[in-house]
Amino acid sequence: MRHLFISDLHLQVERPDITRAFLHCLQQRASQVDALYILGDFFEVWLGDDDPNPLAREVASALAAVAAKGVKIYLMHGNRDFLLGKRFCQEARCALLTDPTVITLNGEPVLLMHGDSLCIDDLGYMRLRRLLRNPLSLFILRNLSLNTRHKIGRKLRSESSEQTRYKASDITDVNPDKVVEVMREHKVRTLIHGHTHRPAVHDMEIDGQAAKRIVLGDWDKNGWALEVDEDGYRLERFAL
Ligand code: LP5
Repeated sequence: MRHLFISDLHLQVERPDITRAFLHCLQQRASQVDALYILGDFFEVWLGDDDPNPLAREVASALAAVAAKGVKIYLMHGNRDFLLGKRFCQEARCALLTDPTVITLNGEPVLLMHGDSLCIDDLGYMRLRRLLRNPLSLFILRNLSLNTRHKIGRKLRSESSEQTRYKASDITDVNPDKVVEVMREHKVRTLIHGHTHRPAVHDMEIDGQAAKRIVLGDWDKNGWALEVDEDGYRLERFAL
């Protein structure tokens, strides 16, 4: 079985190079694997499935074409696209994964997350996340007009960009104790996540056993993908 993992593409009309690279990756690589996992922040900002954004239509039909070849496609929410819903998933023929999800790779349980919920030292973000992701807020947000959602989205982006400039690097990274806690809780020795834009393979030890945390990279100057097959895990960087 071959599996491909990507995250943090931040697809947006302002970056046609990233969209082109993604469509190329779908045709050349994703079509060759059994399953494609997209672990959040697939889109730069997702205001709702009712947004008549032509980029979303183009991407959904490209995903659906790959799914039609028999590739299973799984999508997880990120902090930018947590309003992605059933309508998009039906159009793109993909399944929405909850965060966190445990899957089996080469006979071993592996934990998949977006990664933002591991950044517990970022207290400002944790407050914002609790506010935006509780079921009542989600209900209200989904029922606002598209225009109001645009305005709130813009405000959130500008506040966030302003505030992250002054946050220390370790504040915006995962908390190591939280990582161990979730890996113990889910009884896994491998965790794959994105969000932090710090691609790496971290070797760890949990309760005397070897473990690893694989961080997917964001697509900006380069693209990143993790391929997993019977030969193991390969985190790869490629030119856009
Ligand atoms: O995204 P990134 O990686 O740059 O930064 C994140 C954290 N920021 C966010 C916010 C997103 O960037 C913007 C949300 C996109 C819009 C989603 C669409 C839905 C909109 C609603 C439609 C109705 O996730 C950032 C982290 C960083 O990761 C690293 O982990 O630090 O968190 C922050 O910067 C949060 C600030 O600390 C607090 C911001 C308070 C904003 C208050 C705005 C008030 C408006 C409230 C309206 C409901």
